Amino acid sequence: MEDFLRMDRMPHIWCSTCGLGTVLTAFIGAVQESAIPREDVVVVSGIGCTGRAAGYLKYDSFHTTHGRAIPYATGLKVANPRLKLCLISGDGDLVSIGGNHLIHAARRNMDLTVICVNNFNYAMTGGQAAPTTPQTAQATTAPYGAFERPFNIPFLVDSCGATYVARWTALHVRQLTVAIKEALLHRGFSFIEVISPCPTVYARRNRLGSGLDLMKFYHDHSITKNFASTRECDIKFQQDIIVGKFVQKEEPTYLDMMDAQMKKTLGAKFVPYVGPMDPAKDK
Ligand SMILES: Cc1ncc(C[n+]2csc(CCOP(=O)(O)OP(=O)(O)O)c2C)c(N)n1
Ligand code: SF4
Repeated sequence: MEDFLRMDRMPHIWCSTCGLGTVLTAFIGAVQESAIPREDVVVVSGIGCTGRAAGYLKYDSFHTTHGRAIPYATGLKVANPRLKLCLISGDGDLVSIGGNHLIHAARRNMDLTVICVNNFNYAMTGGQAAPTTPQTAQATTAPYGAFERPFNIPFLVDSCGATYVARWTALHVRQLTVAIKEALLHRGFSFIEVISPCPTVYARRNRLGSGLDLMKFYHDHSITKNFASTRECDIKFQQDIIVGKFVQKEEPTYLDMMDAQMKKTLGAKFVPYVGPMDPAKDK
């Protein structure tokens, strides 16, 4: 594990029993299992507690500005299609300030793997309500309970065109590792939501107990339903959570569509891009 972490950055800032360590472990395991060469892997994060992930991983990695992980990664991908772009970022970062980039990357079937760590709040800045905060849960900006309808993120990205969509919790380490591996090997926009304990700001304010209590809750209240309709995957405060692989389909990626259109317009003059990890095209 130490080979894949920047040990000079330790100790990390994450709280004890935060789910982020588990996500990082699953990510490293999945990259190794995928056999994607290390030099082809790039990790991009936005900001927040989750945003620190990029800085702790010993891959080519970028800690970008709030909400801009997706456009940054898109730029890298278009500039060098061989790269496997992996994003590890918070729900606030990806779905709130970065929401517009998220929906367009899904619409374009941009070849990115996005791991959205959902802890139901803006943790790093002190526990403000996020677009994922369940109704009635408390947050520093919702002391009487959140009342806005939260995003069902798998449904959001699915309806925009994402071609791989899964949700697991930080308790489902094996399933999460398999999902990340599948997502890394998937051509197109792959998205995994990880429901992750934030004992320090979210659980404490909502009197949900320790990090261990949250993991027990996930154990008792996760319902695995592969290929469930994402429309049915809303999350309600302290109720059952539907997890599983919801979407997996083949569609032309952004670069495939660009290649096809350019070839049609420019004919023999056009030199197509080479897709990543695609031996047929790599020759
Ligand atoms: C443009 C801008 N606005 C606000 C902030 C302050 N800020 C830092 S982290 C953060 C929230 C991050 O929340 P989330 O993405 O859910 O990550 P978490 O900390 O929960 O892992 C905010 C709003 C900022 N850095 N930049
Ligand atoms: S504040 Fe919450 S999300 Fe941030 S490191 Fe601590 S437990 Fe994790």
